[in-house]
Amino acid sequence: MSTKKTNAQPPEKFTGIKLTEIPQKAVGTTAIKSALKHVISETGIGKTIGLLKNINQTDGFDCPGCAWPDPDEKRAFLAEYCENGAKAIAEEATKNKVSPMFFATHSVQELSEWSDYEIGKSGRITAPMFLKENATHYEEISWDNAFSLIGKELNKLNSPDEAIFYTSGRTSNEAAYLYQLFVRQFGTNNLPDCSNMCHESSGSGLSQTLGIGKGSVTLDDFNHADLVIVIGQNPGTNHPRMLTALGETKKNGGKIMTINPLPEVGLMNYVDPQNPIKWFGSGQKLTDQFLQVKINGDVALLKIIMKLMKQKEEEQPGTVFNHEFIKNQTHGFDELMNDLDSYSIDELLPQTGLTLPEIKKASELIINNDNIIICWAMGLTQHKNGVDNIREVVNLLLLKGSIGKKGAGTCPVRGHSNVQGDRTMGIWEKPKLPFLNALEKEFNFNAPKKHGYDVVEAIEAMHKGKAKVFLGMGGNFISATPDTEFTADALRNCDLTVHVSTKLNRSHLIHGKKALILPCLGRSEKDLQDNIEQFVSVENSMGVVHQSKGHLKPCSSLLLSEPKIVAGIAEHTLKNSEIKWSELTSNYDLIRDKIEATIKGFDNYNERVRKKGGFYLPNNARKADFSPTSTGKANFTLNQASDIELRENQFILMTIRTHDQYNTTIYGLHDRYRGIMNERRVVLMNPEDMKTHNLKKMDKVDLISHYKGEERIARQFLVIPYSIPRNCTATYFPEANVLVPIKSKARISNTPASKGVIISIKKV
Ligand SMILES: Nc1nc2c(c(=O)[nH]1)N[C@H]1C(S)=C(S)[C@@H](COP(=O)(O)OP(=O)(O)OC[C@H]3O[C@@H](n4cnc5c(=O)[nH]c(N)nc54)[C@H](O)[C@@H]3O)O[C@H]1N2
Ligand SMILES: Nc1nc2c(c(=O)[nH]1)N[C@H]1C(S)=C(S)[C@@H](COP(=O)(O)OP(=O)(O)OC[C@H]3O[C@@H](n4cnc5c(=O)[nH]c(N)nc54)[C@H](O)[C@@H]3O)O[C@H]1N2
Ligand SMILES: [Mo]
Repeated sequence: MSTKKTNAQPPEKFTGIKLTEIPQKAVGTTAIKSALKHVISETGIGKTIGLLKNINQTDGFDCPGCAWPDPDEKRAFLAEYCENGAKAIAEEATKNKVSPMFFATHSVQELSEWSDYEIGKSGRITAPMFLKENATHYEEISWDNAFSLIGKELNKLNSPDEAIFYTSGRTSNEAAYLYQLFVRQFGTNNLPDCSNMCHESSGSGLSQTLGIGKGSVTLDDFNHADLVIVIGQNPGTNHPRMLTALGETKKNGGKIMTINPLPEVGLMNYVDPQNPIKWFGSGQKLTDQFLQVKINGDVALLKIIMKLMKQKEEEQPGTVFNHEFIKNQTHGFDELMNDLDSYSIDELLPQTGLTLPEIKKASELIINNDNIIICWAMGLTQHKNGVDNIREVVNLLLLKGSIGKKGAGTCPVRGHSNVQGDRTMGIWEKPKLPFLNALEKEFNFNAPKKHGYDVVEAIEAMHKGKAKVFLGMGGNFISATPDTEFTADALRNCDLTVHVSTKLNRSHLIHGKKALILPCLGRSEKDLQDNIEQFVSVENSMGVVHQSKGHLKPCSSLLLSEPKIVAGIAEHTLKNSEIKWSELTSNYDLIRDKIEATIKGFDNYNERVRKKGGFYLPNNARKADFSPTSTGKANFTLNQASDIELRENQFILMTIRTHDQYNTTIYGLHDRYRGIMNERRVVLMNPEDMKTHNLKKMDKVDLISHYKGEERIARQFLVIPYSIPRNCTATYFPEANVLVPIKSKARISNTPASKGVIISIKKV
């Protein structure tokens, strides 16, 4: 039971809400204005154009905003960015600095009382900083002393498994590869990453069914799709450039179906960001059919759709299912058909919150179209049955034979710009043996085979005192993870917490007995090693590996690149490493040679990564080759619908992003596309539910989550009536993370169920 409140949570202060009309369209002139205003105010007018013109150009840097791919060929000046990409860049290129003087002026306690918005706005960290045991303020420390301290603490541990090495998804391929290599030479697979809280359910579900944990489509497939289904995703805010691809689908005669508890503006109507003439127009209708599903009603909905398909197939054999594909390429079809018979539509329907005619219309759209792409993000993965959600999506595609051909397939839309690449580089707590064997052979050491901790297990281990050193390569662990107060206790238990970061965040303030902040170069900054400009490489959501090269002068001469920081730690920690860490990190081509030698798909890495647009990694599902699965075929699976049972006065809560944040980095206080301005402490409710619970617009409430008799509380939220299904509510991450119980997570993938929290609402 955790009803306490410490500074691990953002302050419970209101900021002055204003409600506006919900805009009719996404992107367009308001978005451009908002982006420019943000970039100019953060970086100054001089830097703005230089910055924007280099985003996502083949010789520029990869936008740190999201992992949506860039066109392989044509890229327009100023076009391959979006409002939120521009904001992400502005955050990094900000002129504000967090210097040693800043830390001397503000104590850790004082900073922890600031809001996340204020913490983020304070700027870029300019020097390595150390918080001594029982000290009140961080003090500057030399790099050498910082590395020695880490080495000393790591070598003091009883076992390498007492250290945790977290990664967020911005880390480049080169840095990630070296990092996992160092961690494995140190002797552990404790490499949890943000993916554990993100698309882990996609990886688990896709590997089992299709033999690859990544999506199968390319950007070009959107030009050839008959139907694109966007389920559990809000691209207007989180992947705005995806709207262009959806626009292309429409232009070519395809249809869009949206399945979401909220009518997200970007999906309903949009303006092509790459066509300035249209910015002033009223926008284009994007979604052809919108299914306003209840939170976690997706498996029930997909089951009804498949039952209706089966019915039609029985009435008119050969008109619905792709029998040839099913026979030659799949396994488990009969079991799926029998399983579908065991459910009745009547029992499934209430979970969806939809009417049968609506679902019939959706099933017709699916029946009548053969090239189908399904896109999804956190609305599917962050549920107790997150893996079931993904596998049910695969079932639907397999019945239609809609995978491994043009205009069709799976599209899990990744979050962080290199989260997919980090996995490819071996950032994983459950590495496969062939990969470990390749490392052992290349670097002559014994790699640990025992699986390490994922995010949830890492928190539990630190909480129990089984892990004592935490190192974060990027990210903001305390704010991104579930069960904020539990996780805070876990971090406070550590002997040492270390963060490699660009900007100040709450994880620097909720710390172990000792703490270090190691400031690194950002994506947009020039990386000089031995006086030669280096570039790094990243992999986008569709498996294209390409280079990223910053052009700006680093915000401080004391910053090191992430590869250099890994090298420094490794040299001060490992006693018997045969690797020449300094040499490897003085010329990143040498790191890429090692990647080529140990990871499949990177032949001629240094040559191919220099080609405009980079290269595609191999993808078996794209070629309709499912041989890597356990049966050698694509697997149909039997999946569980939601088991959430609400008692009287209970609601399901999903914790989502506003239009003005990048995960835990709060750019601003507006959620423009939802008409909620200048306030984050809101809870969106169905107006009928408000009536029956005697709540009025702007009432102040506390949110209490319920899990197996335990209660957790987040105080001070304002009730906002919104178009959302009955018994469903929404609020923002990270304010509500305190409500997500550490034990409430997806089966198999262990992803925290941040979209399926059971709450009650108490008026205060
Ligand atoms: N500007 C910006 N861009 C970002 C990010 C950011 O914070 N800001 N974050 C990045 C990262 S790491 C990620 S993972 C992605 C996240 O991208 P999204 O997954 O789009 O982000 P969320 O805000 O979590 O939105 C989830 C969507 O799923 C819907 N949803 C919730 N529960 C359910 C459900 O049970 N069923 C269905 N069908 N829908 C549901 C919500 O209404 C919402 O529209 O974006 C990446 N890009
Ligand atoms: N309740 C709830 N919780 C969630 C989610 C949710 O939807 N609901 N979403 C989950 C998801 S999808 C994700 S991916 C995680 C995100 O979890 P994280 O990846 O841990 O969090 P971020 O907020 O993306 O990390 C931001 C910090 O990264 C640092 N940073 C930025 N750029 C760089 C860089 O180039 N190098 C380095 N070293 N550091 C850098 C900055 O210091 C910044 O403060 O949160 C998860 N948590
Ligand atoms: Mo994510």
